[in-house]
Amino acid sequence: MKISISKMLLVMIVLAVAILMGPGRNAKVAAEPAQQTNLLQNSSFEEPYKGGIAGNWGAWHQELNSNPKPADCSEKYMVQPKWNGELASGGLIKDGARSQQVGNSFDTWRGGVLQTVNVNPGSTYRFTFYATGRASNEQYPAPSDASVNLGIRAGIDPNGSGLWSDGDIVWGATGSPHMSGSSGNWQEFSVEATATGSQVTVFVQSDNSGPQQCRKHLDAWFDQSQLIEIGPPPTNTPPPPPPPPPQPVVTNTPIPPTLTATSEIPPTATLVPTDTPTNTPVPPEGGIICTNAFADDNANGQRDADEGYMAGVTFSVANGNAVIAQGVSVGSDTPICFEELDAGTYTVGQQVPRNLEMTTAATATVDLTAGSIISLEFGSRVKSDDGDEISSLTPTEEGSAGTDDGSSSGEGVSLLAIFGLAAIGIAVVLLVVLIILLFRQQRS
Ligand SMILES: [Ca+2]
Ligand SMILES: [Ca+2]
Ligand SMILES: [Ca+2]
Repeated sequence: MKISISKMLLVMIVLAVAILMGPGRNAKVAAEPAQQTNLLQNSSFEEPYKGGIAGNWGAWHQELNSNPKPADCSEKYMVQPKWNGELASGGLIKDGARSQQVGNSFDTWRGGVLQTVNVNPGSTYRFTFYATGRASNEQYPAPSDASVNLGIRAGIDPNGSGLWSDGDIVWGATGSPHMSGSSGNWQEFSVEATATGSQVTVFVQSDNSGPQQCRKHLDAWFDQSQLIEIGPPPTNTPPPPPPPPPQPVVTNTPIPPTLTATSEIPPTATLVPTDTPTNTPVPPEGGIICTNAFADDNANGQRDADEGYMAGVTFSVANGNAVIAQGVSVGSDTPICFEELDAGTYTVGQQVPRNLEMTTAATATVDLTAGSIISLEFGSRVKSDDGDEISSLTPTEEGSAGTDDGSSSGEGVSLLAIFGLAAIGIAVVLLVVLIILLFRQQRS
C-alpha cells in the first residue's frame, strides 16, 4: 500500500508540474510570431524567364550621361544593363534552380528588378533579398575587385508607383557582397516601410556607377526574396495620408518609363502650353523635361532595338495638381520637350488613345533641377484583338469611358422620351378642347 500511495503521490506531482508548465509552454508558443506569408510572386526568381527577366518581375534601370559616354570611364555614367536568368552552379544560385542576374561588360549601370504587390494601407512591410556580385577584368572564378562599389540595396515605394525614380521610395543600407573566387558571397539586404496606399513596389538594386568603376565584368545576382507584413503602424503615429488617386492599370508588370538625364538639348517639338504666356522671356536657369512614346511591341517596358515610336500619345506635365503643359507624341525619335520649367517636382503622365494599351506606368514623378534636362520614355502598344487581354486592360479607363458613353446615350433616350410624352400630352389636351368646342357649337 505504501508503495502505491507514494506512486500515486509521484503521479500527482508529475501531473501538477505538467499542468503548471503546460500553459506557460503554450503561451510561449503563442507569443512566437506566426510564420508570415511571403507576398511576392516568384520570390526565388525561378522560371519562366522572359527577356532575361524572371516571371512576375519587371526590369528597371537608370541612364545617365550615357550619350556620349565619358572617355576612359573618367566620369560617372549609367548604361542599360542586360538581364539574364542564371543557370550556372558554383555559388551563383542561392535557392532553387535560378537566380536573377543583371550585368554589363565595361559599362557601369544602375538597375535591377521590381514587383508591385497588393498590401494593407497603413501596415508596415519588410522586404528582404539575397545578393552577390562580381566586378573584375578577369574571367570567373578570379575574385571580385573589392575596390568597385556594387551599390546593392533594397527599396520599397510605399504607394506602389512602380517607378524607380519616385521621390518617396524608402531605400535600405547599401552593400557590396563581392564574390571571392568560385563561391558566391550571398548577403541579405533589407528595408522596411509603411504602406501609404493599397500597393507597394519593391526594388532590387545594384548601382556600380562611378569614375574608374568600369570593369569587363560588372554583374550582380539576386535570389530568395521576401516581402512580409510585420505589423500595423505604431498607435501614436498619425493615420496614414489618404491613398493617392488610383493609377491607371498597366498591363503586365508595371515597368517605369525610361528616365534619362542627358547633357545635350534635344530638338524641341510640338509644345502645347496650357497656361504659359508665349512671350515670357526664357529664364536661363529653367529646366527641360522631354518625353516620348515608344512602340513597346513585346510589352517588356523597354524600347528594344527593333521597336519604333508611337504617335498620338498625350503627355501632361503637372506641378502639384495643376497641369502646366501638354503635348502629343509625333511618332518619331523627336521627343516632346517642355522648356522653361522652374526647378521643382513634376508629375509627367501619358494618356494613350483607346486603341493603345500602356506597357509602362502611366505617370512618373521627377525632381527637376535648374539647367537640367530629364528625358522620359513611356511605352505602349496597339491593343490586341485577344478578348482576354483587352478585358484585363485598364478597367478604370475602359470603365469610366463606358460610363460616359452610357450616361450620354442614356440622357439622349430619356430626353426623347420626355419630348414624346409631352407631345402626346399636348395632343390629348388639344383633342379634348376640340371635342368640347364642337360639342358647344352643336348645342348652340
Ligand atoms: Ca532561385
Ligand atoms: Ca511613391
Ligand atoms: Ca520592348
